[in-house]
Amino acid sequence: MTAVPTSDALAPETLSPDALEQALRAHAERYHHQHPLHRRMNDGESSREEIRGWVANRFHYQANIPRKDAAILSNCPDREVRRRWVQRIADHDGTTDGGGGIESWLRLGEAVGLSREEITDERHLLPGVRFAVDAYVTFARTRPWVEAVASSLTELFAPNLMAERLAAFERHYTWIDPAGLAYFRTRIEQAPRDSEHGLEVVREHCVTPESQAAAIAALSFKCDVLWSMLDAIDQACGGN
Ligand code: AHQ
Repeated sequence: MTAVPTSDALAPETLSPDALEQALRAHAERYHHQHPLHRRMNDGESSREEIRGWVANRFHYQANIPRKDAAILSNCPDREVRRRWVQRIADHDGTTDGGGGIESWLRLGEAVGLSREEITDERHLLPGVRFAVDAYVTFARTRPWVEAVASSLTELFAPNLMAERLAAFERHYTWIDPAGLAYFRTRIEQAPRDSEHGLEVVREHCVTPESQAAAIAALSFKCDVLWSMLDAIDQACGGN
């Protein structure tokens, strides 16, 4: 007589916080450090044109991060979470003229030979990058705030990539003024702080099978956002 599965047998299990974190960290395999464009860049094989195209297009992502974070703040009812999350906006927008990550990214642009004007007027922005970034901002505006927090956890994997990138730029791309790399140096410090907070939030709030599955899906979505940005830049600038 075969046992008839009870509804419990069919009900998905709730993962422990550690098992949930393990499932989230497994997305390292799909992180964009594996993308051919980043592999080529970190191996010192990117052309000047490709690096300029990457910097100009990544500006759209950087400039939209504060809007994405403001969307999370506007949806988040938890004062303690907001008090920590709001730092991300100052990190990118700065707190005075000439400060912040977006300003540093503009200086990176100048260091690779782009004018501030051609970066900010987005004349080089590719459709695939625009759509991926805008999908990320829309996700943060329209999905439950904890899912948007989970989507930011690609930053769990960012510090290693940033350190590798920084070393590659300093070693292989000596035509770029090292002062222009300040963004990556700062980010190597900020990313672990941010991902630690994001992970804390997801471990604390995702305590049902549904919310845990949604958090994992949110991180998978964000891996696709980052990957498709590079696909567009690789297709337009790769091998130039
Ligand atoms: O420079 C990056 C940055 O400010 C952020 C914010 C964070 C988020 O909220 O999604 N993600 C992120 C990332 C930045 N740089 C990327 C890179 O490869 O330089 C990595 C990216 C991320 O891992 O999501």
